[in-house]
Amino acid sequence: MIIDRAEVVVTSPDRNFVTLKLTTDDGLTGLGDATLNGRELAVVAYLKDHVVPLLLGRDAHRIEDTWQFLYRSAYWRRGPVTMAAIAAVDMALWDIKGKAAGLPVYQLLGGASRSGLLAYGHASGKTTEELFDSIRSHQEQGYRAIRVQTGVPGLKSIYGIASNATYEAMEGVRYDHEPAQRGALPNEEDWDTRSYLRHVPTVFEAVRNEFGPELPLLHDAHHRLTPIQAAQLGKSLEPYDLFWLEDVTPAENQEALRLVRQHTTTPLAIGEIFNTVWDYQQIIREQLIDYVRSAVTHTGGISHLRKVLDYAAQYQVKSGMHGPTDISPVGMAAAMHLGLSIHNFGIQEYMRHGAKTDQVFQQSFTWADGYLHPGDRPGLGVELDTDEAGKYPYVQAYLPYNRLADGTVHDW
Ligand code: EZ4
Ligand code: CO
Repeated sequence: MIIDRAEVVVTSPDRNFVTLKLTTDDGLTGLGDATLNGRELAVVAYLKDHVVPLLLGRDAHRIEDTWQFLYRSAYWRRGPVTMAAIAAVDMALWDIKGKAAGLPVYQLLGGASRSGLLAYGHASGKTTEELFDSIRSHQEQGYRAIRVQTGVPGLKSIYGIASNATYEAMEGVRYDHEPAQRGALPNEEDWDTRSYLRHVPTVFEAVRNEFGPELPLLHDAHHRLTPIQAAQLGKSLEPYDLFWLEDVTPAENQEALRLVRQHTTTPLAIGEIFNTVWDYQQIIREQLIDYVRSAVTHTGGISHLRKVLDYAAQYQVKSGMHGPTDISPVGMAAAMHLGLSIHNFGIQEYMRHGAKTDQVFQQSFTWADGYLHPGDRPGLGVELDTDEAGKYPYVQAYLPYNRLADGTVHDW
């Protein structure tokens, strides 16, 4: 089982996706997701120029050895571009191994630890009324856990608010928030931490009054707060019993979470922009977080994220894998196989992809009663329709950025 072809496919059905496709000499194919939102072409170049030539002729069965070879032989370790490229190779090799064995990948990882994966969706609205409609629409789609984001009085545009409230309203086009905007330059958004801190608890109070105490609710602060502001937010949200509060601080500084943790019992989730176990070392060991937010796509693939989650398990920290629309169906499938197999699964983020994306990527996963399952096709269970993919060339798109009222650039 020798790798004899490696192609990098860029397609933009509803948004940009980068996919690595490996083919072995006995004709098996494997797919890996290498999509890095807003910086897609850097990973394309990394793969095409520096990884593909190293893969040809290698034994496709040697997943761990290939991972270690790519990680250590580069000398320049870690970082989102490197780790997304390695992740794509890792996923594609697990896909191939599953097909060779005639088993879905979760079976190779130890088998199912549960019957399905509890998933949460993204409800949002500029106003409370719009937000309630969006929550109801998610409940009708089966969601049993819901992330809540709203507009803040005085701010024009803010992270997490979908421009169109329901899937049906857009006739199958993505209804959720997709932050990357097509265009030559990033959009500028505005931010005011004091308004936000005042407003968010009132929103959760209204949501609890309307929807009751049972519904698991989540919220994403998207890296915008200082430790003491984050502590204040966590405390003020305690009465509303959040499932988690996400990315309260820009956590490159892992120590920041000590202060947050000392002040609030609101569960904390972090790590969608982390790449390796080293980014989590201190916050897991000191039990400063409750959920690991990494995506398989951005954290070195199934092999590496499993190591992160096995480490997390020693400290009762659970998975909460990243699953926005910028994780391709291949990356989502990898997350589902990993999540089904580990013991310390927490919850899976799940936003529906658009209809065009679902045509480009033929998928085997199921979604029923609020639970995902990767399906039982051998491998990851996703196939790429290259003719469909070819219809949608890459389109430049950037994530937005933030400025404060006085013009200072702020964390987005
Ligand atoms: O902003 O994936 O929890 N989810 C998120 C996402 C991120 C995007 C960035 O590409 O924070 O919406
Ligand atoms: Co997030």
